[in-house]
Amino acid sequence: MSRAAPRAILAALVALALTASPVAAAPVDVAIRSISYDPSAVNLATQGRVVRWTNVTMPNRAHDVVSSLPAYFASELLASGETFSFQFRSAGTFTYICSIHDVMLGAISVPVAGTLEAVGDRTYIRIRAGTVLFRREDRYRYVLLRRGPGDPAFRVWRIGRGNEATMEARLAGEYRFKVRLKDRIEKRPSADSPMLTLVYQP
Ligand SMILES: [Cu+2]
Repeated sequence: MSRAAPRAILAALVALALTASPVAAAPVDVAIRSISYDPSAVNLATQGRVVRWTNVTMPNRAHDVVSSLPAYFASELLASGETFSFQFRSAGTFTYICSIHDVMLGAISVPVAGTLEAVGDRTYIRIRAGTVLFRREDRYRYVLLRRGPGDPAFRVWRIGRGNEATMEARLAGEYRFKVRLKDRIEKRPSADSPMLTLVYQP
């Protein structure tokens, strides 16, 4: 069974990343300057991190933080010294603007989490699109995209409230995954998360 060892180690490493506690992590800070977000693009290391925006303009100039995905997050107008925080529980790339200054653009990227797990002779890929299961009345749905070995392009795998999905890996090679959120009311999606690549070598 020596062939199974690298697979088991990889699965263990990914499992470790999956279970890393997001609760204990400090907020990721974004400064609101005149007239930009700094940094304008943030790649969060895990799902569940909190981003905290602080208006640091001097002299005082009001700004806000408004999600491009409808109603996902939006601050009040922030004066200098004021902050706004949001916890990013779902994978995707979430762009936002300042509603007063349309040159102010930012983006927060949240990764897909995944593991390869050997169960007897089979290997399963378990993907986590977010830390929350959406309720029926919630306006967002997970859209999971995947591209397996030999697939010419990404295709939609699942659309729904469920934040986890499992498939069996049968072909050797790279399995790629991306997630976006879809607003089912205005029918608009977020941008795609960064791509997760898992390598299956039987
Ligand atoms: Cu502004």
